[in-house]
Amino acid sequence: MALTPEKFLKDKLSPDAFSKLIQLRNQKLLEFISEYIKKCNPASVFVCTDDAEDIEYIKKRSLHNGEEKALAISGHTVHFDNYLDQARDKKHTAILLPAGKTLDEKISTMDRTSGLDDIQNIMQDIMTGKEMIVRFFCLGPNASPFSIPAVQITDSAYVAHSEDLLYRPGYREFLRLGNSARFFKFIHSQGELDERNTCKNLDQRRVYIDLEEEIVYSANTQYGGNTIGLKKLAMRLAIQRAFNEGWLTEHMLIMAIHGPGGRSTYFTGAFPSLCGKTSTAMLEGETIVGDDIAYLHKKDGEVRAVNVEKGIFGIIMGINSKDDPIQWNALHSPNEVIFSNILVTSDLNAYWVGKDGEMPQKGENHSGEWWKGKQDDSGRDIPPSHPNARFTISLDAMQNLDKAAHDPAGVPISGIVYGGRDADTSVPVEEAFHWNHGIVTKGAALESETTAATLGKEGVRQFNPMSNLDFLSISIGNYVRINLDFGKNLKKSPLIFSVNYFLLDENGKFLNEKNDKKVWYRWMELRVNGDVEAIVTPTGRIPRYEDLNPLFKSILDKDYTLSEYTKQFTVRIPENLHKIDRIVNIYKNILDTPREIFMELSAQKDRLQKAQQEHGDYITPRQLS
Ligand code: SPV
Ligand code: MN
Repeated sequence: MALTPEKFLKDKLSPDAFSKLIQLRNQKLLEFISEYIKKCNPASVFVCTDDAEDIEYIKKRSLHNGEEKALAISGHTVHFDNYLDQARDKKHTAILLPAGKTLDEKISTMDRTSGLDDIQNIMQDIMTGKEMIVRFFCLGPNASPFSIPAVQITDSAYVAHSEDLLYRPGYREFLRLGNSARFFKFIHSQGELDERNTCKNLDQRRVYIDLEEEIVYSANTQYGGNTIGLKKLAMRLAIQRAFNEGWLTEHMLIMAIHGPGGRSTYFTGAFPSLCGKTSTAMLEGETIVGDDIAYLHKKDGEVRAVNVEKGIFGIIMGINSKDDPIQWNALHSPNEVIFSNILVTSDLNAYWVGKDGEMPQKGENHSGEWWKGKQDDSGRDIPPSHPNARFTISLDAMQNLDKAAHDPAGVPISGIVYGGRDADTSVPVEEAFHWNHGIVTKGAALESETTAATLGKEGVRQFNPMSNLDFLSISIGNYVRINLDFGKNLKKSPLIFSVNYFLLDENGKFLNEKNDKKVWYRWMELRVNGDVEAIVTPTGRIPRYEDLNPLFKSILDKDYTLSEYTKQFTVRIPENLHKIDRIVNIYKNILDTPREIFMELSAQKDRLQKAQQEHGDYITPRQLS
């Protein structure tokens, strides 16, 4: 007769590890853990509680295993992923769907039975000779109605350590919830490692999301986006749960903008990777709640949001002392920081592309020993740090953490911002006319140009609704539908805005400086609070020059000229019409597109065409005011 999970675990685990698990009084949890101990067959199992000594053990293991190495500044470490394991592996990431169920072709899916067969084969004995780590976390603030408990099984101490910086502790949550905990499950193994401690079997790299059991499997990869289960992997599970329960899981930052008289106004913002999301969340003078993932609920007619995480896994490229003083300071102080895929110099300092100072001539990076001019097998220059090199840090170490960041009730949201990389179509900042107009024309119609840091050609526009396409586990149509419905029956609807930090002039030069975004957010804050008027254009409401000019002076000490304003805020009719055609064509091929999408886009097209007849292709704000 098969052993019960309790009996099996009692035989297999140390008395200490067994007692930590049994205290949680959760049968499903015991079943899950015992099943994967049997499958992965580790040499030992470490069960990590929220206690400091357990967490300390994880950090020491990571150094001991060589998954991280200590750097010169106290608390700083570096981790390298395989040269070919530097980003989310979209090709081998799939949502497992039961037979007969389909999602849009833009969402990567796979037949559930074959996916499970494949991953179960890969996971068989994958932890032989290794230590399995079992950790508990809480997605969202502790003891909050927003939050979801989660268990992570991994054989990577680096993953377990990263999660410690990024997520709130969950052992006590499980203890509190007992058998009623409806938890997400994550199982990860890095598989066999090479002499640099990076994954050997990349051909067996897999990330599979099983919506039915709320389990995510990840194997033969180390890159955080593929392995830190609670990040984008949990997001797929949470999108499904949110859909079933009537709330939203979004790829959004949360921050407070500090307006006149010391008031704090909270915004969320959705941006695709490498479009300035973290640097927005880190704007000097403002405070951060989160930089990547938000759960949004409606409560008493208000939208409230929590940061699912408590740390950042931020892109490090380009961080410099002038533009990013807050991150700069955090990355140069004795805090706990895990750098990944940066260059380590001989004096054990971290260097990355875009850092202040001279580029070193040599060091160690994701390609192994590195020197200036080094090329890879395909003859491409290897940069000192990978464009997707990252730093992992707890927000508690940041000077700009908002005081309500851990509030179990979340923060009230007054504005929602969508932004992408757009060279030629939308103005730097614009307010939508109303909720549906914003959800459709700013969120559901979001596009972003590819950059050198993503695979494939540069400058190609990619459709990315709400910047959440990569993480959808429900159809695009249903996802837009729940966003539209979320705006109903609100006492005070948040205003919806778009921003574009990447607008170019006719010579291909940026029309804005990196820090101009400080002004856009302060203007949005004034709009939300009803303090300034705006100019109505065919695509939304834009700022007046007389409101922006003093903001540029007071915030950036810059003389913002009428000519700069006019160039930046000219409505570009042909480009906007082309965009509508592209987006309509996409949604025509999506089965369950809500009618509102076509209605809003067609109304916007009419407005643009009318304005074109009256004023021509390029319309300055003055012509409209
Ligand atoms: C992103 O790429 O949007 C990230 C990093 O936030 S990852 O965890 O890889 O998704
Ligand atoms: Mn992200």
